[in-house]
Amino acid sequence: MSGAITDKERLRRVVFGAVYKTPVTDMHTHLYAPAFEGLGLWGVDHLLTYHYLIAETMRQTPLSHEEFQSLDRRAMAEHVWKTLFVDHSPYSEACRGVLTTLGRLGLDVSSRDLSAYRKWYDGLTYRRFVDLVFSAAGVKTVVMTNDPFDPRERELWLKKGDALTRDPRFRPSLRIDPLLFDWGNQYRVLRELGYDVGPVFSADDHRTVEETRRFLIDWGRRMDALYLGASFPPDFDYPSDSPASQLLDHCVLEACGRLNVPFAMMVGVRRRVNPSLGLAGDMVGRARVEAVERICARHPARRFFVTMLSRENQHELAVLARKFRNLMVFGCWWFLNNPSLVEEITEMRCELLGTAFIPQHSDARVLDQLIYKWDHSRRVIARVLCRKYEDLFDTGWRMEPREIERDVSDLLDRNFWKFVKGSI
Ligand code: HDL
Ligand code: ZN
Repeated sequence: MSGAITDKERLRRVVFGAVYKTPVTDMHTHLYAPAFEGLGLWGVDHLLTYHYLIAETMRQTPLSHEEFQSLDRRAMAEHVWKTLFVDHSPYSEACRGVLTTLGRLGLDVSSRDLSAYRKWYDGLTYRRFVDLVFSAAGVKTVVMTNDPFDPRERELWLKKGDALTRDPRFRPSLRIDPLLFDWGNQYRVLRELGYDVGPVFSADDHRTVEETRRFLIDWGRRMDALYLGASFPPDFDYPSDSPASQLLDHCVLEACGRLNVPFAMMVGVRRRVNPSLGLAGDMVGRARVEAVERICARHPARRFFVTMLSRENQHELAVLARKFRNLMVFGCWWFLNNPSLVEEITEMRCELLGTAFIPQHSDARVLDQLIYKWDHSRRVIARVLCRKYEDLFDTGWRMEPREIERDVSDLLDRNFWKFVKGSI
C-alpha cells in the first residue's frame, strides 16, 4: 500500500486532522434559519441565559427562581456571569462552552469584560453571524426542530411556506411530541388546520386515524422534513394501548413510510420535574430499551434514529443496534454531552458498532453554541478514534489517510444522509 501510514505519530496527526476538518451535519438542533424572523437566538446574553446555565446558577444564587425570572435578559445574563464565572470558577461544561465560544470568536477571555464581549456583537446581523459561526464551527448543515404546535412557528409556515426551507444550511425536521402526549389539547390545532379529528384518539376511529396521517404527511411535505421525531419519557412502552403507541402504529410510522423518512426517538426525559425552572426543569430517567427493540422489530421497513438520555441505557442501546439495521444510534444527548461521558460512550460504540453510528449532535439552542459544542466534541471523538486506530495499527494493519478520512466523514456526515435516504 503506497501511501500507508507507517508510524503512530503520523497516524495521530491524520486522525486529528480528519476530525477537525471534516464538515459536520448536525442532525438535531433548536436553531432556526434567518427566514424564521427572530426565532433564532444568538449573542452573549443568550449564551449566558442558556437553560443549562440557569439550572447551575439557581444552585449558587440567593435569588429565588421567581426573582431571577423577573429580571430582563441582560440582567439575567449579568447575574449568571457574576454567579458562575466571577464568584465561582466556570469549569462546568456549559460554562466552559461560553468561554470556548468567545475565545474562538477572537475575544480576550482573560479580560472577563462582559461589556466588551457585548460590544463585539454590535453591528452584526443574524444572517452575517450564521456565516461566521458555521465557518468557525466547521458545520455545513444543521437540522432544525420544527414544531407545528408552536403557534409562532405554525404561523410562519402557513405564511411563508417553502421560503423557510431555502437556506440549505438549515434543514427541517417535524417534531410531534404534543401530538403523541397531549392529544386532549392538541387535537384542536389539527381541527383548526382543517383535519377532521376527534377529542380522543382511538385506532377504531378511522376518520381520526386517516386525518391524523393526512396532517403528518401534509406537514412533512410542507416542511420538506428530513425526519419526523419526538422525545419519550423513561416509562414509554411499546406496543401498548397508550395514545402515543397507538398513534405511532396507526399514523406516524405510516406517514414516515409515505414520506420515506426515518422516525427519530429521543428516549428517557422526564419533563418539568421542577416546573419553576422551565426548560431547565427536565430530568433524566432510565428507559425501556425493550420498547425500542419492539418497534424496530415490528416495523422492519421503517428506519429509526434513536438516542437515549440515560447513561445506563447506552450499552444496551449499542448492542440493540447490532440486532437491527433499521436502528441508527445517534448523539450523546443533553446530560450526556459532557467530555467524560462522550468519551466513554463513543469508545463503547466504536468497539460495538465500528463506523456505523452517529457520534454526536449539538442540540444547540443559541447559534454561537455550535462553535463550542463541536469544538469540545471533536476533541473527544478524535482522542477516542486515535486509540482505536492505534490499536488497529498494533495488529499490523496499515491504513492510508484517505481511509481514515472516509471513516470520519461517515461518522460526522454521511451516515446521517445515507440513513435518511435509506441507502444503509
Ligand atoms: O427534547 C429535546 O429536543 C431536548 O434536547 C430539549 O430541547 C432540551 O431542553 C435540550 O435543549 N437539551 O439539550
Ligand atoms: Zn433537543
